[in-house]
Amino acid sequence: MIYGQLVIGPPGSGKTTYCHAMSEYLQGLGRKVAIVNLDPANDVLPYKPSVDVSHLITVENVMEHIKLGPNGGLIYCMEFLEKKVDWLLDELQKVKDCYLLFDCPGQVELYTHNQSVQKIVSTLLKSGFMLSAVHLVDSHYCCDPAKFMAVLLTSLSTMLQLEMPHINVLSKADLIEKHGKLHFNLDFYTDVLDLEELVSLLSDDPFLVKYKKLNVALKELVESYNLVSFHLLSIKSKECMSKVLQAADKANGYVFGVNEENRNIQNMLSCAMSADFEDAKIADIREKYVSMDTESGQGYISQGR
Ligand SMILES: Nc1nc2c(ncn2[C@@H]2O[C@H](COP(=O)(O)OP(=O)(O)OP(=O)(O)O)[C@@H](O)[C@H]2O)c(=O)[nH]1
Ligand SMILES: [Mg+2]
Repeated sequence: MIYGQLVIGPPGSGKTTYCHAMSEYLQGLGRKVAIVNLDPANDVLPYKPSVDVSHLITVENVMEHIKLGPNGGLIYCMEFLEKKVDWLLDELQKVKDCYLLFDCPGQVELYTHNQSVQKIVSTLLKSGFMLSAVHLVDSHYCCDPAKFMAVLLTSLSTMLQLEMPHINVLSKADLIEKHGKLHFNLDFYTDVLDLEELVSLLSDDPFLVKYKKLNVALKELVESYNLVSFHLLSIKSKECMSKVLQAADKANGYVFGVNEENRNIQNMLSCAMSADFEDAKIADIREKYVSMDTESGQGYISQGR
């Protein structure tokens, strides 16, 4: 079995930084790890990839020779990689004894509309790769109710399209209040249990008030699937890195494997039962990076949802 994480998310959400930081974190734990660069637009990388799609194709070359723009060029590259997936499988043989981190491109349509990434993933899963998707989204979107609604919809459609074990992550949590105060407590954004108040906030916006019915329908759509929730991540926090790793290991099955020293019965049980208190998942970020009072004056106390 080859275990790993498919690191996806919109442009600039922190995928490359996460792959680098997570590989160092894993090496610190004694795990053998390799990074696979699947982004044909990545030219300067902070890490040394063990497998690199730019040896097969780059966006720059496609733009020059096929006269496509950057978005079209990237779609072309991923469709090309889909056709040449045997190249990828051969390359991955070189790192078959490692835990893999796939650094993916950021274009959102690759995960919500275009089928190439989904087909590549499906081939990897059928070939014995045990992968979880780690979907990063910039956490500052939490400050704007309309943007947070858009994040929920993108996360949901990505989960449905990729059809693989999936964890959603609000990245750069150390900057969560960079563009304004949060309207609700942190667990409102991480647990996504009741969006009624989000819809009320959207209706307060004079520009959005005419879309009230649409917003209610979107809220009901997200709630009816009951799939989306988030972990918080700042790469500066070891505690966050550990929580995200724990969730990804549980999703891809690594924690239930049998071969390695660090897979002991305690790890398995704590992961299987989510032994952490729910509140501990957000405590580090809340204490360090969120102001005492939310905009609605509800402060630290959970709203009892
Ligand atoms: N403060 C802070 N900055 C971060 C964190 N993670 C990433 N960044 C910054 O976010 C910016 C974008 O990060 P990248 O890793 O290049 O994002 P990406 O998703 O790979 O971007 P594309 O490949 O262009 O889609 C960089 O300036 C990073 O330093 C974090 O946890 N905290
Ligand atoms: Mg990147």
